[in-house]
Amino acid sequence: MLEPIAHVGLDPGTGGYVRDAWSEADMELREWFAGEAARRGLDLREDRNGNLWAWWGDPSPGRPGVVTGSHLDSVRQGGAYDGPLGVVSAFAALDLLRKRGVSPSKPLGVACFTDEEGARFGVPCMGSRLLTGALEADRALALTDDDGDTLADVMTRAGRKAREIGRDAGTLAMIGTFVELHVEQGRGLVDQGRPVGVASAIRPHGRWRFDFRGRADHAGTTRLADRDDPMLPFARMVLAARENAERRGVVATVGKVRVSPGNANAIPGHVSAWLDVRGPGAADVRALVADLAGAAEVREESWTPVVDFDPALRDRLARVAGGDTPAPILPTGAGHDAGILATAGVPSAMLFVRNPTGVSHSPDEHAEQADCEAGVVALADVLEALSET
Ligand code: HGY
Ligand code: MN
Ligand code: MN
Ligand code: MN
Repeated sequence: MLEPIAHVGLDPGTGGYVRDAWSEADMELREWFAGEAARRGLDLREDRNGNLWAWWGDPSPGRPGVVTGSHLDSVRQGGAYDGPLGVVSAFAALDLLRKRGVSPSKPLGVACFTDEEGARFGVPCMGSRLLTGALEADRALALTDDDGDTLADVMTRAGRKAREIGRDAGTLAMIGTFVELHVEQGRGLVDQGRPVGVASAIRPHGRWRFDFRGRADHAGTTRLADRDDPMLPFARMVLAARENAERRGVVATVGKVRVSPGNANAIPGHVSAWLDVRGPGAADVRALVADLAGAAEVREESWTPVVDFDPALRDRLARVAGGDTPAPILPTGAGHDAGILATAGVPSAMLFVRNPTGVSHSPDEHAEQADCEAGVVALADVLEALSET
């Protein structure tokens, strides 16, 4: 299903994808999206935050549409399916509806949200957070990537009017209902032996930046007693995060560390580390961060409260997507644009497609062709049902 874009941002050495927001790979994927929209005669729009919308029918605040989609950016060395499966399936579902001769009574839209992973600027779901006002424009514009480029620099270089980003009530009013199809990031559907599932909830999660400061000095001539080595409190934080996470029933991850200046023969002066914490309860997530905070300067980079998807919409999707027996309904520990929209009050839902490995944010992420096709049929059925009056 993903062949047309399988080469974009692919690291042939690892099979992983590097598709940072506003990178060359991202720009190529945006062109692909525009081509797919044009091939279908859909009305292509890019909103002020760089999110892409391809419309079948003309939405308006008085006649909002049913929108489906996801994102095309990836984590670094990510898998092929996280994001793209939702966008490719969205176009394929519209094709299937047309093949069925369906003429929807509501506009149908395909969406592609900008920078869902936050791999480059650190804040996940950037496009949907800006769209809904969950992220202030000024804060976003000042975010910097590892090269010190700000979002403003990068968007300007990409030919966008960076200063116009921000809450977009007009675009938001076009979305009557949003459905995101996504590869499952876990083994729930494998364990239940089903190809397609429906999301019940997104667990609360956040990202925090820890800065440990010490004193740079020579690796060979500085006595241990004289050292102020930021690596030590950093290492203690990682171990404490793991121990406290077990105790508090949450998951904690440090997947990104920046050691500066980064000499093998010098004690570092500064260690920055990003902590990702998620769990069933927001209080436990925040308590874990508090457990660790003493050791460093701590800054909250992003926070997503628990998202409980609308039960009526969720159950309707389970019936429609499940065929003879309702599709399984299951929570996820992964964040999604659907969660940001739901939090902003947009009726939203998610469909999951089975991932036989259960692995995600890694080249080992996978979905079988037959299950991807089952996902498209389920999505088409859902769109058809939701687009009836
Ligand atoms: O981080 C997440 O949970 C999502 O995949 N962006
Ligand atoms: Mn992801
Ligand atoms: Mn995703
Ligand atoms: Mn998502």
